[in-house]
Amino acid sequence: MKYYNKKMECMDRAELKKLQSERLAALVAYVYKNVAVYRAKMDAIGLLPSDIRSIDDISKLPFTTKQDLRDGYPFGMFASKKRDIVRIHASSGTTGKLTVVGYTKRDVDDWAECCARSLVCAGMDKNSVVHVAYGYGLFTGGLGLHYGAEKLGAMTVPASGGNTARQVQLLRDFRADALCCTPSYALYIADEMEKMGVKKEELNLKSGIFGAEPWSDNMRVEIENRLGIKAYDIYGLSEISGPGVAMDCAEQSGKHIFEDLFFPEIVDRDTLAPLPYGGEGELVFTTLNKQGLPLIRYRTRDICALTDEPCKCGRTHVRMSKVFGRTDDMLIIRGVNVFPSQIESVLMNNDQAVAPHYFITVDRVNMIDTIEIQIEVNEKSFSDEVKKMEALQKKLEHDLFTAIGINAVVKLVSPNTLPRSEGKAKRVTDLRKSNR
Ligand code: DLL
Repeated sequence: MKYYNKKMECMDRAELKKLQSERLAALVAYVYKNVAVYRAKMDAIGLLPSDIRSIDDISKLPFTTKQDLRDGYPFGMFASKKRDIVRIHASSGTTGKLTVVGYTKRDVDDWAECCARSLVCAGMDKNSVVHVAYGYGLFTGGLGLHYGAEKLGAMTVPASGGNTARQVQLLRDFRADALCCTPSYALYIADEMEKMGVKKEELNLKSGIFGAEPWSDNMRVEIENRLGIKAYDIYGLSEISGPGVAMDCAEQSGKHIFEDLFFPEIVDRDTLAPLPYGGEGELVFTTLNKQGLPLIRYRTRDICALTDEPCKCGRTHVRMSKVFGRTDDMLIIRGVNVFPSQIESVLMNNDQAVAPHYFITVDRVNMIDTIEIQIEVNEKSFSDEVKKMEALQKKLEHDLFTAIGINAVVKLVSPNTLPRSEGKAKRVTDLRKSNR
């Protein structure tokens, strides 16, 4: 099975546009009637639902932000009656209040379909064994892929995160074909296999469905080599549904956004003006078929680019690039914009010497921003010889300067000393916020 839903995934683009236009018009009428926040936002600019006739009218509509969801905590922006909501998820984010999302039965079904489509993109079918090591609970990763795998008819292993030695045992004994988890956890599992003396050849793994956090192409190569699999990038966010908003196909050259359900735009990060395909900016989504928590022009804060170049896989949906960073995890150090992903790329280019485990500490000393990066040296290049370690440190500092344009202090640490994560990795602490 090459596609889960060929009709939707390979729809002629003119036909797709017609479907998107119909869905958008219905959505706007629906939220105007059922969500006070949207009614107020539209009334404020004198926009009526009847003004939205085609997907080309989308830029007339107001944006939605995470703050809107927080202000309505917990259920203020839901469009369905509470009795029609069958599932709640929530994400914590960096600041206090949870962002709560709700799904009707149809929403859960559409979301499961997105995850089933994603698993098929990664070569899975009903005969596959799918090991889900994303966390189960309020986080959307575990249950999202779980429902998708079941919908596909695969044998689904709800391992959830944690107890890594047991994960390795289950992967081996149940002959899992696919591993679903964060890319950082995939590396953790690879480390654990090494420790346990389990070779990749003893597993039956073919694909990894990795997402929920940014990761570089170099990290993909490392995971592919260490686990002997093809590593696919899956993207999503709770507000829009969860995992499976977009997914790599076998070409691995950008993630197809399931455009019959989610309409993507890229907007200029400062002016918020829509950008043509190819432009780099903030990704914005409109949910085209959601009932519980439909969102109009939701600002994801993720920075990426879109392309509508045809893809060899036959899917017609546009593709999104890697997420280059977020508008809000972007660090501004001495006036220079720095994304943790840029630092990761430098480490990956030095992967013969250092493991992709690092921790960034930003501070302000005597009014000047400082950045220190703790980097784990790998077993092979770890040495007691001070000179050797100093040379490596200098090289990394030089490479970092070339990549990010500022001087960072590198502190090399021994193998296996930085904390590992079973879910999304936390790699940055900004002490300037608490010292201000
Ligand atoms: O992380 C949903 C998910 C679960 C996606 C499992 C993929 C796999 P949230 O917790 O709401 O939802 O976090 C969403 O995570 O806005 C991105 O910044 C980041 N993110 C998610 N997938 C990727 C990815 C889930 N493939 C936020 N690459 C998003 C880079 C990603 N960043």
